[in-house]
Amino acid sequence: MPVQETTLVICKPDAVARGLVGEILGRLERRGLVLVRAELRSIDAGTAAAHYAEHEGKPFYQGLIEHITSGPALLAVVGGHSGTWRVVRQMMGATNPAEAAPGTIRGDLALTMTENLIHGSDSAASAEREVALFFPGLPSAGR
Ligand code: IDP
Ligand code: MG
Repeated sequence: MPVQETTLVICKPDAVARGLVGEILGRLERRGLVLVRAELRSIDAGTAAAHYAEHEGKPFYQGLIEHITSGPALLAVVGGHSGTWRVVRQMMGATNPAEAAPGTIRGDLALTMTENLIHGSDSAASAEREVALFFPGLPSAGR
């Protein structure tokens, strides 16, 4: 099935440090999503600030930026048939792992808000913006 829609996934530095990148990407692949692009990269402060601009000024912002820039992260563009960002969000589980359902990535593998393993775009517009931020020049799927 051709990739019609892509979304950005970040296996955060805690996922890389814990050796859970294969587990996380494996879950997405077994679901039927495909890897369009993947790169292990340390996210610089400027890119982190642009990525998380919506959270600037919130109490957890500084800790969030510190964590996401703390070491290598696995950046992935993940593709699917349609509604791809929503499928990934469902598989991630709630932001707070303590409230994430069993069977989700956070619900099975994480315990704390900061170290919750994975980022996934939260809308089609966010997906487009975030893929372009981390992989400029990558053609958008389905267009
Ligand atoms: P999301 O990752 O599920 O989309 P967002 O609300 O976009 O959640 O928040 C971005 C990230 O900021 C979360 O994944 C989490 O790591 C962190 N975060 C969000 N809210 C809190 C909080 O109340 N305390 C600590 N960290 C938080
Ligand atoms: Mg978010």
